[in-house]
Amino acid sequence: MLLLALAGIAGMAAAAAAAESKPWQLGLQPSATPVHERLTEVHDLLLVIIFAISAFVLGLLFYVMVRFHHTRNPEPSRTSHNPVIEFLWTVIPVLILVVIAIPSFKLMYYMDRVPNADMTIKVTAHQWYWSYEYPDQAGLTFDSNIIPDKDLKPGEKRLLEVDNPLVVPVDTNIRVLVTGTDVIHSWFVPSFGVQEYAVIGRLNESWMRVEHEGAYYGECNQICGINHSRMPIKVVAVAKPDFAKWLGEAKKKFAAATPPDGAQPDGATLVAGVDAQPTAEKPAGNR
Ligand SMILES: [Cu+2]
Repeated sequence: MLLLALAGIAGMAAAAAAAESKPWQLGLQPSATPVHERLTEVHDLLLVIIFAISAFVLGLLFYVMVRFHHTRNPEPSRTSHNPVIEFLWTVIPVLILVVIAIPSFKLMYYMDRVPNADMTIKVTAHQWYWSYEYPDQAGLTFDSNIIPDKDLKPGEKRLLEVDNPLVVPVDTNIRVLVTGTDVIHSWFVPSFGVQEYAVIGRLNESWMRVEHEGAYYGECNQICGINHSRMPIKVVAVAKPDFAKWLGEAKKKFAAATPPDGAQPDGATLVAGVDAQPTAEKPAGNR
């Protein structure tokens, strides 16, 4: 048990630069955003409360089994009311719920949206890939597809690596808008504490502020179809100057893919009822 705990701690230290789930992981992934730090605090508080309640009930059960065993207590009492204990078992659970509700409501409103966003990213879910748009950057848009197993380079993570990761600057309040084009997906990056449903015709909002440079991984966590497991999320957080440099390169690289009038390729998808994305750009087995 101690060994497992030590391995867990070592794993957390090693995962500082790249957050993804680990074999034999205990607990949550290391926090990459202030939202996830607070999530972890509430989770730890709940864990203590749950453990205390379970231990108390288990202790009571053992006490009753021993103390009121028929050999020790042959003549059962006929008590049917005890005002003191009835008052306690009503009020104490209410107090426990209040102790849980206050931090969880605070966290819920904190997670909901950021009042002063420095930039916006729009995430659009498709069967089975993500597209990312930077509306503040002349509508820079690109698709993010999984790298199939056969194309993985050594050290790359199976089912997590993508061709074009979402690149974001560190220490920036980023508003994340999430929508979808076909079925319901969910944009989930555990170490950010962000999990937002991608619903057709709706724009859901969340936010993130990545504190350290590194690669962060997530997955679609809404069962969305046959390739549900093949639409991973990779977010690369870089220093602000590096982000500006990347923006310049990305605008050139993805310029050809963006329609000149700024129209969404997805509009065509919906009208035609077929996928308008060029097939050649997709890795095999991704459709
Ligand atoms: Cu999905």
